[in-house]
Amino acid sequence: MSARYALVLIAVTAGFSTGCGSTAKRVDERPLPAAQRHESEPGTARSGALVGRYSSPRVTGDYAGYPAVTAFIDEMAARHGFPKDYLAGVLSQAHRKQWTLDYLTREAGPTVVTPRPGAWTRYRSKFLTELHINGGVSFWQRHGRSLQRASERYGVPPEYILGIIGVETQFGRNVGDHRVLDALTTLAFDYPRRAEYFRGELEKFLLMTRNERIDPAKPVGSYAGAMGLGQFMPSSFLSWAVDFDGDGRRDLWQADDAVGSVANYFVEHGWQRGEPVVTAATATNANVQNLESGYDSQYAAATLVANGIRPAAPLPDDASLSLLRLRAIRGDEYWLGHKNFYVITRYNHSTHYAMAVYQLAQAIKRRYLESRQATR
Ligand SMILES: [Ca+2]
Repeated sequence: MSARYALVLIAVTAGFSTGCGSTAKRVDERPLPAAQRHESEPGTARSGALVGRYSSPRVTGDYAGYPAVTAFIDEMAARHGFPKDYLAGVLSQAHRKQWTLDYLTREAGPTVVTPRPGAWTRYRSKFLTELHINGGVSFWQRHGRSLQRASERYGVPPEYILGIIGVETQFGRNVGDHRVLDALTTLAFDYPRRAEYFRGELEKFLLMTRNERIDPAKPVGSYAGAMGLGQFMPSSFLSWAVDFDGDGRRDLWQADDAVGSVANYFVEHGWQRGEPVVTAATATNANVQNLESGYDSQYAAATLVANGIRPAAPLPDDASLSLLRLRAIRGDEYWLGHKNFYVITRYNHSTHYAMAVYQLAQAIKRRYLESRQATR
């Protein structure tokens, strides 16, 4: 999730450089990154694995005197068996990120429902760059073995895993430099409109650090707490991250684990092995403009054809498709989204996001195959 919630949040900011990836959305639209969407059961904790010499009878620092922080500590102790003095020590390290609160306040506002002409062209240009494409080819060359293994195990072709990691963090260049502890504590206790969500993420972050034996003051990520190459929020980590290199730890900052985790995320959200993502289309009459569009629209292929859509490839009449209308500089583009396109939007609920992932994937694959031919 371009860091999305972190990045997620964001879309507006295509120029935002903290590692949030994808984002094309405003914070309040909230498609969070991969991370977020599912409230999952907290992971099982290993007791006795707390890292860091944190201990305090009460919270000091920026979060001293917050009744909600005290309540959070009590709940974490009761639900998960954390020592209260450990949590008080950890949260005494947390800094309130005023920059984040100011940023979210500025970004909050009416949601733009209809993209302006050219909106897709502008969005696309942020991700279909030489840096992204060449970065993907290089990543494929360096990590081809794990990409191949993930593709075989999960049925997700390498290029789509690369599309996500490219859009989210440009293959690790933009994983974010905000301490996750600061980010999540700030949003959990100083951002009332999403407090419940972020308290849940802070809970899961602390479970993650205990499970994986990480010092909770160390990880950095997006300003919203999305972590690693694929910008997983802590809840996504607990539900879908996998140890893909077999070293006994799930490490979102490590390439092999990130590759396996993105593929696992897709397959757990319904990815269909061997099936297409989108089919190009053209509009043959003006009525098409009246059809509802977007990744969550749903039509039978025959209905679209009857209304003036011409697919670039034959489709079964009963195929279930979304109609995607992209506002390009030179006019509207039409595409038909298959189930796998919808699955990509489970990473970030945005048509633009998923199409950028798709097109970046295709561009990387093309150049990767060319590079292999050139070396033969
Ligand atoms: Ca691992």
